[in-house]
Amino acid sequence: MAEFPTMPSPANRPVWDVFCAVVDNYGDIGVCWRLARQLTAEYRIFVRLWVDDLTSFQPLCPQIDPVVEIQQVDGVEIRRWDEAIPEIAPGEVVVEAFGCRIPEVFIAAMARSEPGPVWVNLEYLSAEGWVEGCHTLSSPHPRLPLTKYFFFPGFSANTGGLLRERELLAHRQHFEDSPASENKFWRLTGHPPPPADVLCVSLFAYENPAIADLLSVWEKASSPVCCLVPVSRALAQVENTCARPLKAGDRVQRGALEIRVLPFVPQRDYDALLWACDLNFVRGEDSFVRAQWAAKPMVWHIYPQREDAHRVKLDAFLAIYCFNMAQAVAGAVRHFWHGWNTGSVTSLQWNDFAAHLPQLRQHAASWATSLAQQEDLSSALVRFCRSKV
Ligand code: TRH
Repeated sequence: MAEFPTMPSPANRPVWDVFCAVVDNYGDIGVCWRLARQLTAEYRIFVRLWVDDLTSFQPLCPQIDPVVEIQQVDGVEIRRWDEAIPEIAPGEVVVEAFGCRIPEVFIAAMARSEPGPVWVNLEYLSAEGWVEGCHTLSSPHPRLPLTKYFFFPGFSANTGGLLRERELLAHRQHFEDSPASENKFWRLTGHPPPPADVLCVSLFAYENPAIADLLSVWEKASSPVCCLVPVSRALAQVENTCARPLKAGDRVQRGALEIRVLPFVPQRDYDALLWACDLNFVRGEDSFVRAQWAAKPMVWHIYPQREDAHRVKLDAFLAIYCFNMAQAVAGAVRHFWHGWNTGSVTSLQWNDFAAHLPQLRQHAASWATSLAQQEDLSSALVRFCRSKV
């Protein structure tokens, strides 16, 4: 094992190690970075965030220098997780995000430490019923005196909850009440605020043939649509529709549709994009959760899995999200979301969905309020780990 210098951890602060392997996209590091910042800011925990791909991390946090082995941003110690990791005493909690495999040498050090750390595997988010039964289950290590606990985010009191910073809803309220905050956000995007009578939409998705369908429907719509597309995987399909390359700052008018290309904003500013829009297309896990806290109508492009496993997960969420909606509204949501996730949407599906936006706006607000009654994930995780020390 290589020897690296260790930054001093302030005295009297619990140390946690959070391991994050970037599979693809931004979701794994997006969740870990958010968790690490919240544990630091709200619980004064000294977090060492081990990341195997700092280059993918950089768009979310531009202060990151991908070649630096140890650096601090927002009070979090970020460590480049290389093959050989330094000899270091494990923290009192070790979080293995999304089943990433912690190095064997580190596990051996965990087994040697006295008392042993609380070892938690933070799982992916799902609204499926089995999650409640698996949340906090334990699994003893086959050889070493260590136990790993499975911690599941979720939408009910019997799960680990969702990431939600203490001041998040107050910040959203402030943004909504303050034209100055909104103007500041638009300056950051490089675009002026769209006129008030325009339907403003953010579009964050995986590659999806339905993007072309929707842009063409919006182009011919009877009322104007402003579509904000961050530089990301979906942009190639927007470029195809526009038949030209696009970059941040570009604007294209096509009939009733104005397309605006946004830079990929740092994670800290992503909420403001969701708050500024009337409708948000989101994907994966973290943007999906943030869209719910934004309390605006949304459309979820779920992370596609082999053998369509994601379809079950999509329907499990739709079942709880649409539970107390009027039948016609629920039908419009289900049809549109299914179309979006199977790669084709029609003008009929869009018109039906758009006709229910006022009800969906109300629903999104009450959905966010009721979710906020639940303990947030960081608090639940801290409480759980303290109970195991
Ligand atoms: O990038 P994703 O597709 O991540 C996915 C999912 O997490 C999926 O469950 C996982 O299995 C897979 O990765 C490996 O979508 P997600 O989860 O929404 O993460 C995107 C992050 O990017 C989120 O933290 C919001 C952030 N973001 C910005 O910071 N700035 C931006 O401009 C945009 C558009 C997003």
